[in-house]
Amino acid sequence: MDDKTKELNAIATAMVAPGKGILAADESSPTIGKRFAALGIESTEENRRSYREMFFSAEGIQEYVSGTILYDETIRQSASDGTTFPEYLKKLNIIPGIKVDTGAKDLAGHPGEKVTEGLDGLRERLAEYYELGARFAKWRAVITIGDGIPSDYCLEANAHALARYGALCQEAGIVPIIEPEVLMDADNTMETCYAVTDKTLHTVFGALYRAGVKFEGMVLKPNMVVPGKKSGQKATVRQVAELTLEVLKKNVPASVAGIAFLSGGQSDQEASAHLNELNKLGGAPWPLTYSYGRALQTAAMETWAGKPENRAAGQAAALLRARANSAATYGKYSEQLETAGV
Ligand code: 5MM
Repeated sequence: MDDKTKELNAIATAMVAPGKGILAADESSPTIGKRFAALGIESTEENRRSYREMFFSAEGIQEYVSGTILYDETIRQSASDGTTFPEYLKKLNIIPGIKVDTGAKDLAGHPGEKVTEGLDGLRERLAEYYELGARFAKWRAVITIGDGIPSDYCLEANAHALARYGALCQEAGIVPIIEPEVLMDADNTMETCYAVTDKTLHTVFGALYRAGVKFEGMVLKPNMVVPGKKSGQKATVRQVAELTLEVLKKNVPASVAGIAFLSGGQSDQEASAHLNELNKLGGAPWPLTYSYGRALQTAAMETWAGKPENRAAGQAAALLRARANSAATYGKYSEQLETAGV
């Protein structure tokens, strides 16, 4: 490894340190607006700021969270004591990260498929985010399963964008989280999810290799292999873990610094149980941890509900999920942890 790759590898290794995972708090304003609206919370800039502060200031959260993915608005905001959020997190030994894609847009000529945008001006944006304190970044590609899709073209377009993003991040001294998400919303079986995840990862790693992305200086954020939500198919925790590990072993070089899963719409408990089983299986050449958005935040957001008087209860809900998923990185999660006090 050259010196630059060693530096990237040190950050990436810290992101997937034992017992720790990544908090995906990078909802864009439209997405957090939707989440707030469902709970009757007004999506003002101050509400978004104080929600994030509630989460970041939960006492002891740094024992379970290695890094937090921020959104452009959040990286420029401050905690109540005036410390900017990146500084606030750094003091807690939590690495600040930043979402740099500008969203998944319709792929021209390919109905039902998306391509993620955000490459124009990315070199300059990364330089600014580095100055603001970001040491890792995230880019999410969205792959939809449906009638005749995903097309090869969609996979290639998204892999190409992920690879260009990854190379630009590493040039800037920022660790890229490479997130190719195969959605779990459709009526497909888990065998189809496996096949599409297989092809997606194969295409992505080919593009990363050709772009010269250093695997030691990146973190992969994949979906797990699960049945589509509308399929009616039931899978055991063991089946999900086995197929997920199998498809990763088939496609992900052992030199990748770590794997941090997305939750993708799984329930809080499913996301913890699946990660736990993956770690219990053993034999993975990479650390396996979490980079959950919904599966870490839903309970806390519901409990907080935009009311200052619910702050402590919201923090307790946040800590419960963080602690459960931390235990899952050791294969030590159990249902008792769901009811134990924090
Ligand atoms: C937190 O949500 C992230 C950003 O979403 P938008 O770009 O739609 O605003 C999202 O990329 C998230 O980081 C991943 O999907 C993982 O979150 P889940 O909820 O799947 O664990």
